[in-house]
Amino acid sequence: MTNNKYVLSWIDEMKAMVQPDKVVWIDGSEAQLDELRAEACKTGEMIKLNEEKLPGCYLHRTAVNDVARVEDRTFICTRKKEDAGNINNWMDPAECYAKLTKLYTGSYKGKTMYVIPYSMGVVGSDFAKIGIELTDSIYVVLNMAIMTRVGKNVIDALGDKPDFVKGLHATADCSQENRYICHFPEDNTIWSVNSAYGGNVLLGKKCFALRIASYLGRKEGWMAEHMLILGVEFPNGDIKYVSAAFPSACGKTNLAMLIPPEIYRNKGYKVWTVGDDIAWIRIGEDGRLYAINPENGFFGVAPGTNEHSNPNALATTKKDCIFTNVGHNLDDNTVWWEGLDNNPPKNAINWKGEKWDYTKYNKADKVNTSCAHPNSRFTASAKNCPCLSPMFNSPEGVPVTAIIFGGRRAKTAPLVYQSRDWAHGVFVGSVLASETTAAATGAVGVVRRDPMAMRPFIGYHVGDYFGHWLEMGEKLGDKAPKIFHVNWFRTDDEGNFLWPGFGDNMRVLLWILARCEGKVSARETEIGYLPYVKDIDIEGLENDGKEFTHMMLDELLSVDKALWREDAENIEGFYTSIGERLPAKLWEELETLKKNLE
Ligand code: GTP
Ligand code: SPV
Ligand code: MN
Repeated sequence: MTNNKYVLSWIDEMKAMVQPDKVVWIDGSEAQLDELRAEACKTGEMIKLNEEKLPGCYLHRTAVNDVARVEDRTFICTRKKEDAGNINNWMDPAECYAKLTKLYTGSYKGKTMYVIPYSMGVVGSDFAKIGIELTDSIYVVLNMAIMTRVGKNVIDALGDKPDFVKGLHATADCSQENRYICHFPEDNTIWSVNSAYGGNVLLGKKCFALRIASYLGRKEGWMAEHMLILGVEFPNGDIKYVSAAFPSACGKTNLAMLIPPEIYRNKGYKVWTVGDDIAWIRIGEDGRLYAINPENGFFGVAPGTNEHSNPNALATTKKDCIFTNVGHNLDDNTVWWEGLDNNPPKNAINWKGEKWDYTKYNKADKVNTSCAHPNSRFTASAKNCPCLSPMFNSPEGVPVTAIIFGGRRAKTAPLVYQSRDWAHGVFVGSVLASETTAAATGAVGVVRRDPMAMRPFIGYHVGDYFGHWLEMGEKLGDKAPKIFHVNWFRTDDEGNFLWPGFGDNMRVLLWILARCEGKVSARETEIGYLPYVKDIDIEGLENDGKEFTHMMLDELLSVDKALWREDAENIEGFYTSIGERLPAKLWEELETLKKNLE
């Protein structure tokens, strides 16, 4: 498919190590993908679902010990340890290559090596970047073919240049002890071994489009962020774009595909999805910030997705979709997950591949009693999304009016607040905190600092990353977007959510955009600008079937100084751990916060 000597010699080298029986180049044709689907069904790797109800859809189950990203086995391998920073695991590149070479050697014996040329971003556009992933898994090929732009035209766009990210994936024996997701930003290389799940193996996604790309972005003056991108269309036809960073499983896909409440729809408001997970952002010719979504599909959380919470996501999964680790309803050969409807199947196989007994479901032990794994996912093509933005394929991307950070905080963080200026906004993002979720292995529900929702994804030193954010703000000057913080997840003492969320988050988005246009005033508090209660529209709003009152809103917009003082102390510890590469400006911001809280 190519004469590119850099590509060919790298593939030869990898072949010699992993020793496949044969090599197949993925050309992007439907005919070839169809053959692979058929083969995967023959071997049991995938199950073909009901063609009437879910045309072109398949179910796949991963190994029971391989259901999420593995942060403790993810490494940034820079020559100097200090360049990886304190929140990344680090390994010396030479040592890592040697260690993984042992695991890779002969691991493709009896198997096929699939060569997947893919583009992150519109093929051939100025802002797109190319990767080649080698894999032994048809599941990976089929997912990559949905999540990225794959095929011969990508290789043609590369021509004879050496500018591609070299990704090697081997399922090997999928052993947990020898699972490694390693990044060599200085070599444009990713090595992943002993996993076959999502973010560990779809190398275009977190490995390339965030870890490697964030490193490239700093060198080249742009940013790769864990952000959704959406457009809010106003009744007069104007569209304003916002990007929002929330940690994994904290609401990006849901916000990106939001359907406004009826009162807004009737007035002519609409939300358009540009992206649901990753944004590549740079300064455009007019000096404003522009964002593209480098992906071509959605790898979304299945549980909780339903006709009310996210009808657009549900519609997107209705054809040509791959479901991973959801339940299998044997009665009609369809899929089911917790929160799809109130009608759990009586005759079903759970995510582990065992007969499922719906009467045994126990909220306190979801992993073992639910039909679908809490981190089960759908892989769906962007083009099937009913609210996909007409700007989705725009090579220049969309101008960003507001940047939003958000986390899962039961207490402390109010529903929404605005930073005083860019540097304060960078501070707010840098100290983002959120409860951990099932998207990564480890304990769920533990609050940790997750700077810019990028804690697991920054490909270099976090202190330098904050410095890069500050520098981007200096370049943008008065054209910088305004920066906000939201929290949809405040709870009462019984753990019930105080804010209805989902479509009603539109009410907060409208306040944010009104602030950007200077159309609404705000009250200055210790932590930034908060809305006046009257300025968030709660007309027709209910929470859990009960009327939502101004008093409830007042509570959600309150700042508990004692809790914030505790938080400031925790921030001090976090900042101290980062060391001397933490920009002085952020220490000043922390001092200001502490003074305000006195
Ligand atoms: P990744 O794909 O892991 O990066 O996740 P994500 O940030 O796209 O999260 P997603 O939108 O899939 O939401 C994850 C979980 O949060 C789902 O269980 C949702 O039901 C829940 N969720 C999303 N938005 C809201 C909200 O506004 N309020 C509440 N209470 N839950 C929400
Ligand atoms: C996330 O965990 O943030 C995801 C899923 O979007 S994965 O692709 O597994 O990283
Ligand atoms: Mn994500």
